Amino acid sequence: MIRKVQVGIIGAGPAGLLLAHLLRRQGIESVIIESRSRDAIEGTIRAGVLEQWFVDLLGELGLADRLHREADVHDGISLRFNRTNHHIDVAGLTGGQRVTVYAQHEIITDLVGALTELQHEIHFEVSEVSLHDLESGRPSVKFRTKEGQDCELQCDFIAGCDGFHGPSRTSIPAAKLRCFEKVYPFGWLGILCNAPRSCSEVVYARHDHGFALASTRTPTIQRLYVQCDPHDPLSDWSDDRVWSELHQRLATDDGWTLAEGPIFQKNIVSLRSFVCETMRHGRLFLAGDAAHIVPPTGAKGLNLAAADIVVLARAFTAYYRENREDLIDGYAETCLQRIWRGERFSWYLTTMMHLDEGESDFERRIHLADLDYLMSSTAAQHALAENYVGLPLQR
Ligand code: RFL
Ligand code: PHB
Repeated sequence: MIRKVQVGIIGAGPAGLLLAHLLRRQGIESVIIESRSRDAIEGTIRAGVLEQWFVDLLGELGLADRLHREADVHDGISLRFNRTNHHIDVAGLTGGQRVTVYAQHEIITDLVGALTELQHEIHFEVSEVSLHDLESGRPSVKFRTKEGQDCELQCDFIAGCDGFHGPSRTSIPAAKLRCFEKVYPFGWLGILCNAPRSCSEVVYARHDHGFALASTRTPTIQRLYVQCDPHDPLSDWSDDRVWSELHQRLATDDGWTLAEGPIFQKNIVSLRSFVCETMRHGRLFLAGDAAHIVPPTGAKGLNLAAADIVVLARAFTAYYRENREDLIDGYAETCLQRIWRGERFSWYLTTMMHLDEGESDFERRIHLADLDYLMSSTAAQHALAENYVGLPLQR
């Protein structure tokens, strides 16, 4: 089957789904193809923290009703080290911007639900995805449907929103790719557990055993992480060991306690920073994790993905409405400025808060000096808060 469409979107992650919504609002037609099932994308546990502008955008699109009912909204974050909790008053430092904690899979559920209601064309569980004629005026995506039918989407443009491991970036000739990467020698072991909240805001802790993070999902479900070796088998991390490390790394001398509860999900992720500056190849545009990865410490990945999409949707709109190509031509440059700022912030917070066995004593002292400066300087806290809630995005 051959189908003509203005924009072919590969990937129903936050980037692809948001793009479909923004294009619909402008009357631009799109089709999404996704390799996983709807249940799988709605059940994958990932990010939690949303920047203020993104929450506002979802509200404007009429997609934030459940978010406003269920999300946790915090005025600040906590940094812990030397058994002391330091509150960073994010709202106070940024003129009232807040930290919204709402799980990524809930956003996916909301965005997919709304598209389904609008009878938007989404093909789940596709396979054999390949991209063709990217440098021509009629690029196409071939794929096989769940039912085994071979299809071809003939597009004006292809949006590669298929994450770090998807086929879009690898369809660009290697000689044209300009990529930058740093792989960290540590990972995060994340758990979800049934327990009451122990913290009223997200807590980032630096400890001699390594980093720990306490976040929340609902009043009865908590999300916690400990730094681990990314190659550790999960079986090395019994529930007892996870709790023991969390207690030690998050401990303070002010009487605070960590509530425990049954762990119902456990996984290990590795940490990397990655930027593919080649975000456009002919009529293929990369967005989100397909083009860049940050370690989760700064909570920037999903937000950077959404920011790319705002720029891309604006560029496609200018093309269809005003026959302008300047925004399309400027897509990568516009996005990369924000991306590199997000990369810098995520790297800074990651290296400052984690224990890196391979680091020199000098570097370790520098990170401690960074933390000390942050605790004692309103200017430094201001910079952290401004980055955390998200740098201004022209919409
Ligand atoms: P996604 O979410 O990876 O979606 C890509 C989609 O493409 C599909 N796909 C294909 N579809 C069709 N054909 C193919 N051949 C395909 N190959 C792949 C995939 O199945 C998938 O559905 O990319 P997107 O949309 O760019 O979104 C990026 C975000 O998911 C990611 O940056 C965040 O999760 C990162 N992140 C965080 N970001 C934040 O902004 N705030 C946070 O608090 C935050 N915490 C986190 C995080 C990531 C984490 N992990 C898993 C490293 C916490 C963690 C633990
Ligand atoms: C989360 O709630 O999963 C979370 C919070 C803050 C981060 C990363 C993840 O920096």
